[in-house]
Amino acid sequence: MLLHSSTRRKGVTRALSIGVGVVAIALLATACSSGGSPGTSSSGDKNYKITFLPKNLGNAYFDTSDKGGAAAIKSFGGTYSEVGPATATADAQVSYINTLTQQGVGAIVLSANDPTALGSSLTQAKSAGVKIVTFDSDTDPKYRDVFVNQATAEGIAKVEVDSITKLIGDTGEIAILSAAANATNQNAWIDLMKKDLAANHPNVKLDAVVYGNDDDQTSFDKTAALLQTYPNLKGIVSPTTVGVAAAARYLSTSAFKGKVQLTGLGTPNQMRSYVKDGTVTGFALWNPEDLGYLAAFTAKALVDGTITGKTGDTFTAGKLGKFTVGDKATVLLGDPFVFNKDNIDKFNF
Ligand code: RAM
Repeated sequence: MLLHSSTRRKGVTRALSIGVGVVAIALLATACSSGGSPGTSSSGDKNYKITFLPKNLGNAYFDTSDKGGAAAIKSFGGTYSEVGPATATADAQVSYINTLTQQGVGAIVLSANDPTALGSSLTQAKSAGVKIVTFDSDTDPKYRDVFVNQATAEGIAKVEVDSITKLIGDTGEIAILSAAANATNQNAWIDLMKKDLAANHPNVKLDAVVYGNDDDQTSFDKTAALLQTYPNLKGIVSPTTVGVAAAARYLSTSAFKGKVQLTGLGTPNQMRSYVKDGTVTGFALWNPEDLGYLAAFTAKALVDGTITGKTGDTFTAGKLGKFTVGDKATVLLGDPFVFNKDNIDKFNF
């Protein structure tokens, strides 16, 4: 779907796909920490007022992705801002979209809490000339110009299923602790995980999918409830950075530590202590900072008219190199990466 043409990104993508090699770690660590800028350019008459609207504020994942967006926007002389709700709901995002449209921003970079509920506010924004980039969690494609995807849904689902089934010896009961019930990204991953489980893991039973709403306390409480409701539970998969950290915190001080396996999508900084104390063996993610950086450059390319969302459109995203718009107006960052005790200290996000 996406074709990277920069040598460095090719190296990162290829290395990540083979796992945890030293080269991969070095490259990813460099990409994570690089503050390098491709040089500034004047915005001229282009509307480079670009606002990030994450699912929620106070989520370390979006703090990191939006930091990448801010760096990118600074590098091309635009104006970065971030707004967002305290809770990860679509309703709360609508009012921000309406306000940003009234303010005449050039682009909104959005992680959507629902695939359709933002539709009418996004349609109004687009009619007013605002470019809409979804990143991390998409809307229905008709409501946005381009989606910047962190990794393919298939790749993310596979790494999750492979990890949990390996951890429980491919037999027994598992549950999923997700984010918000309508989150486009988690729901796409969970659908594919269910298919993979049904087709390839006949002895693994998915007891339940529960929703912590990307809220720490709710996720913590849902973890406790899962363990109580399903006494034979052998594993939990939490494909949300908020959920997996809250579940790990619960397990780490409970009698289930080391007995009930946990994996999911997490940030190294939030998961480090749980990997070190043996609560968690491994988890996956991509580089959120690069995701935000790429999303910001995608917004710029739309504002510039370099891309419109047509398949085959190409643009350059600063230090990340050249990207090509793929099917359904999607730009792909790369592959998920697995973190474990051997590599986690190389990362700081
Ligand atoms: C949470 C959010 C985000 C997701 C990550 C993995 O921070 O739900 O959308 O991509 O987890």
